[in-house]
Amino acid sequence: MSEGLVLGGTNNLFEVETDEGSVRLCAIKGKILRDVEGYYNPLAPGDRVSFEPDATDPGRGMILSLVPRRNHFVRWNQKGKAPQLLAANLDLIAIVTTPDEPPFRPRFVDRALVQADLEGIEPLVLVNKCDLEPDADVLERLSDWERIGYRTLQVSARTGEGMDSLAALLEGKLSAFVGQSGVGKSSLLNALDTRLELRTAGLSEKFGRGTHTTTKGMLFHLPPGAGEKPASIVDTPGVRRFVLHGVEAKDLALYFREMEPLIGSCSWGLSCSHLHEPGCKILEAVYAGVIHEERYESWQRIREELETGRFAD
Ligand SMILES: Nc1nc2c(ncn2[C@@H]2O[C@H](COP(=O)(O)OP(=O)(O)O)[C@@H](O)[C@H]2O)c(=O)[nH]1
Ligand SMILES: [Mg+2]
Ligand SMILES: [Zn+2]
Repeated sequence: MSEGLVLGGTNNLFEVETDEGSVRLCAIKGKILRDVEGYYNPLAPGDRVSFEPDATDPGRGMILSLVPRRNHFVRWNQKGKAPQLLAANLDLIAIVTTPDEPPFRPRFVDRALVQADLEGIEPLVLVNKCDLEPDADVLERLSDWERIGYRTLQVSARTGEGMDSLAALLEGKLSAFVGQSGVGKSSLLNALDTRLELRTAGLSEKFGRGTHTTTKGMLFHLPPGAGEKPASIVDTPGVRRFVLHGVEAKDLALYFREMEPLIGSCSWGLSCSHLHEPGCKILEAVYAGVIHEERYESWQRIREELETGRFAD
């Protein structure tokens, strides 16, 4: 029996990297992965598993069990009506967004920030396509995220701007890129490692393969630069909408970093809904500009979604 790292896979067939660096295609043996029941997918890139190498085929094996996860990054899959694992055992989640093409979606970022904090994984707001020149609204939201304690970085996979800083942030870590399709996740990976040659939307259009691209997550190891430690990155499938999993409406403010310290100090104490009560410290902070109005709106929208189970956008 050996231990290995899940790089990717679908339909119960997973690519498992052995500690010697070879890759085996492995099916899950029996119903051994009981602790992952109820999920849309049993394993995700970044998972460690124990497996039995096939005695005759060096390219095959059987997954026997899952090594307990340090953390996992999930989103609610509406179609499958189950939580979907995007990646496991992460050090960093890069939430990829753009100033334009597709349009800036701060609410997507706010949702993913909550999910990252829920799992205790360090998030990074990564703005790609900064060659498209972020306008004042985008810059204002970026500086607000910085102010309340989230790290942000502007890069361009196209021009290379900021890519050295990104490489430095990723060094020695297992990270995941999450974001809507088209924000440039695959392009960023290609820019970080020119040998990858991942398919990007532009390329697939050129070859007439339709507009889309990454449908399943995959873990890549990037080569170390001079004297650097290697970085590993999970390219996750593009998600149109990020629906939270694992938090209740009443607890949501705990995961808005600028709201959390105020919880309990409202006149109505912990029973305050922060929606209309007099003496609500959160509402006072919104009026005083200490909580950005758009962050408060995000909180209200997400809270309502969690309460009603309806996810309009
Ligand atoms: N202007 C600009 N376009 C980019 C940049 N990075 C990626 N793109 C384009 O954005 C489109 C989507 O990129 P892709 O990597 O497939 O996005 P993904 O769906 O997130 O993997 C492609 O046409 C890329 O050429 C960038 O930094 N600047
Ligand atoms: Mg892609
Ligand atoms: Zn309140």
